[in-house]
Amino acid sequence: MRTIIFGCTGQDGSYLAEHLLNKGHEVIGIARRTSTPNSCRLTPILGHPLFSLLVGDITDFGSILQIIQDHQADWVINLAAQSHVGTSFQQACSSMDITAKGCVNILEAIRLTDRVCLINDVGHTTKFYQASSSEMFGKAYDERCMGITLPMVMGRYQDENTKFEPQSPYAVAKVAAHQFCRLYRQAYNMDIRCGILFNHESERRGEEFVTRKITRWLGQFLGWKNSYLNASFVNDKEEVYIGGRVSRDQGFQFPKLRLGNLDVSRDWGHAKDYVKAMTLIMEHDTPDDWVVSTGNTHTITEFLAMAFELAGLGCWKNYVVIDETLKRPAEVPFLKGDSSKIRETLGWRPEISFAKLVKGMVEHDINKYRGSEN
Ligand code: NAP
Ligand code: F7E
Repeated sequence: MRTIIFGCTGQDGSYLAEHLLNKGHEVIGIARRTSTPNSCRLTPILGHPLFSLLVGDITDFGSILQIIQDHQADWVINLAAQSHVGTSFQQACSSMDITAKGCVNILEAIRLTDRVCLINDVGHTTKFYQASSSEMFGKAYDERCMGITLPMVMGRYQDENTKFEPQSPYAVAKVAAHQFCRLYRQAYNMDIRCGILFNHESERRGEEFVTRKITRWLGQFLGWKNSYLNASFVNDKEEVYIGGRVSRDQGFQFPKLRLGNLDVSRDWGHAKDYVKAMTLIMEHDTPDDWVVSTGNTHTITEFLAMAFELAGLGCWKNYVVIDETLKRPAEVPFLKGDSSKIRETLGWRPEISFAKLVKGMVEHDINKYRGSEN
C-alpha cells in the first residue's frame, strides 16, 4: 500500500504518517521547500525504511503532476493548507491559492494520470482524501430538542447536512475545495473522500493557534519564573532574562498573555484520534463525506481555566490581557459536531478526553521550557 501525504510536515501529517507506517504503508511525504528545515515534527520517522520525503508545492501544478505520475499511489491525502484562519484575512489571495486551488491541482493531476492508465489498459484508481473543515459551517448550525420534559432544551450542532456559511477567506477556500471534491466525485466518478474535521489539537499544534498559544505561554512563564526564583541578583537593581525582566522594586515583569475574542466555543479533540478517523474513512468501501468531532464544546475561558489550574497558577484573569488587534473581522462563534455517521458506520470514537488533551499540552510545554531561558 503506497500513500502520498501532502502537508506531511504539519500536525496532522506527522501523526498520520506515523499511524500509516505502523500499519505497514509505504509513505511518501511531500514538503515544500523552505529556507530552514520544516521537518521537526517528522523526527520520529525520518530514516524509517518505508518513509521518504520529497519536495513539492501544491500551488505548482507541474510538480504535483510529476509526483502523482511518478509514484502511482493507492492513496493520496491532501492535508496541505494555509490553515491559520486569522492569517487568511491578511493573506486572502495566497490562502485561496494554497487551500482551494492547491486541492484542484491535486485533483486534476490524479484525474489526468488515472485517465492515461485507463487508456493504456493498466487500470489504476487513486483514492483521494481532502481535509475539509468545520470552519465551512461558519455561523450556521442546526438545532434539535434535547429533552422530552418542559421547558424544552434546544441543542445546537453541525453535521453533514448543515449548510455552509463561511466566515473567513480560509473557510471560503475550504468550501471551494470541498465543492470541487463533490463535483469530481460525481462528474468523473473519482474516489474522493472528505473528512469534515472539527478543531483538533496536540503538543504538535502550531504555536499560533489559541490552545497552543496558551500552553506555550504557560511553559515559558513558568520556565522564566523558575529562573527568577533561582536567580541571585548580580547588582542591586535588576537582572534581565530573555523574554522578561526581574526587578527588585517591581518583581515579575513577564509579558502577559495577549488574546483576542474569548467569547467563542470550540469542539476540541486530539489529533491522534482524528488521524485514525482519516484512516477509517479511506479504508471504507465507498467514497463519502464524514463529520469528525467529539460532540462536546468548550469556551476558550474553560480551556484557560483548566490550563492555568493545571499549571498551578490559579485564576487566568491575572495573567491575560485582551488585545483588540487579535480579534478577527468575522468570527465563528459556536462549533459542536454531531459525528453520529462516522461513529455508527465506521465505529470511530474519540479516545482522548478534553481534560486529557489540555493536561498533555500543558505538561508538554512546561517540560519543554523547564530550565530554558525562552
Ligand atoms: P498545519 O499544521 O498548519 O499543516 C499544514 C501543512 O500544509 C504543513 O505541512 C505545511 O507545510 C503545508 N503547506 C502549506 N502550504 C503548502 C504548499 N503551498 N505546498 C505544500 N505544502 C504546504 O495544519 P494541521 O492542523 O495539520 O491540519 C491539516 C489539514 O487539516 C489542513 O488542511 C487544515 O486546514 C485542515 N484542518 C485542520 C483542523 C485542525 O483543527 N487542526 C481542522 C479541520 C481541518 P509547512 O510545514 O512548510 O508550513
Ligand atoms: O482559534 C479565538 C479565535 O486559531 C480558535 C484551524 O485548525 O480549527 C482551527 O481554526 C478561536 C477563534 O482555531 C486568539 O478568534 C482568541 O475563535 O485556535 P484558532 P480556529 O480559528 O478555530 C479549524 C477547524 C480549522 O480548520 C483551522 O485550520 O480562538 N482566539 N484569541 C484566538 N485565536 C488565535 N489563534 N489566537 C489568539 O490570540
